[in-house]
Amino acid sequence: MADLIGEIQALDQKAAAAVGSAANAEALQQVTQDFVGKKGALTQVMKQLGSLSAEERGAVGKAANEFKLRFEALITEKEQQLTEARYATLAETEFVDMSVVPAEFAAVKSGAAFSGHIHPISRTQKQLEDIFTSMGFSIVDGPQVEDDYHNFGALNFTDDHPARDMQDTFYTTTGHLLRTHTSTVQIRALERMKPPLRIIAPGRVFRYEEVDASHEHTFYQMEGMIVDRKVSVGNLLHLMQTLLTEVFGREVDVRLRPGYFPFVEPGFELDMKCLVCDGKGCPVCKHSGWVEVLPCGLVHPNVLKSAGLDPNEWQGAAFGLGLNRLVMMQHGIEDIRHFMAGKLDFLKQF
Ligand code: FA5
Repeated sequence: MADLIGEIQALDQKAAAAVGSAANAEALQQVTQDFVGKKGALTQVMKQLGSLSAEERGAVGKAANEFKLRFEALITEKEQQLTEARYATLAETEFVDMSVVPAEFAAVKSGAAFSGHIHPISRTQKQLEDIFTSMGFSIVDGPQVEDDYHNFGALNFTDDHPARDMQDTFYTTTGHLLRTHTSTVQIRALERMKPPLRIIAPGRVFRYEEVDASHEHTFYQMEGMIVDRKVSVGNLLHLMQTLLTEVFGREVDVRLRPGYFPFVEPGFELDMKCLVCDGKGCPVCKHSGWVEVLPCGLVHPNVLKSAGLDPNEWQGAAFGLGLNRLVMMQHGIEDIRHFMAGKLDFLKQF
């Protein structure tokens, strides 16, 4: 019996050496197998218990359990050391250099290296943000998953208003919807900001739409709104003209028509002469020579009232720019579906 207890105690030293030299988690697992696994050293010792009396077996069993406890403590301590060492070197071993151009992308375009770049819609969005912030506008944001109140109700679309049909959308099972326009942010801005205010709100919008060369189900708009004590149609049109002249770097041909939106009065459609076909007619302008890009108007008194503002004191002007279509005019893009197709051949042109 004394021999067996001695053998168990001798395992301590061997175990300490083996655990100490384990360089990683796999090696440590192997050491565990070697000492306390089914075929491990401790099991080999315990196989000899048969020849002992019950009392002796108890004493050897106790020694074996004590060894196991000491062994587990050794393993836990080593695991901790290995984890700490791994974290200490992680920054070097798992460093990823995001600026490295993979070999398969190098040498595109007559040998010049090709790497990712900003999407044409984002680029025009930034350009517009610069123009508007230089005129004192703040950039604000709102959720893409909205409620009926912010998308329709507060914008003067009554429950059964036919104008709702022009902006059908996707609904969630909780009664929320994917916003159909960025006009939702007019309401959110009025809820948290005090007039006078000037805001723009660029963002993604969604519609249950028959997709064609100028209609997408997911596209981008940029809302703009001014609320002040005196705002006129003249101010609004001047703003629209400044916007387009700055974006195109020259005056562009536009036409103004009356337009109906429940949240403005009066409302306008501001169309641009189609720059894809130079007004001759193509699928983008539906062969009319004109493209709807910039509906706008004076904020309806009901919208101001529902935001707790007195329409006799405050007036507003707002617009809802169709960003995809503006970018199409900028670059002569003949189909709106290119933007989200993920085609490198298209994107590389910008
Ligand atoms: C609106 O969405 C209004 N919220 C705009 C507005 C804001 C009016 C403030 C007055 C005051 P409309 O549904 O016309 O309006 O869309 C605005 C612009 O988004 C259009 O002129 C067009 O350029 C673009 N647009 C509309 N539907 C699509 C579509 N399916 N795909 C791509 N662009 C679209």
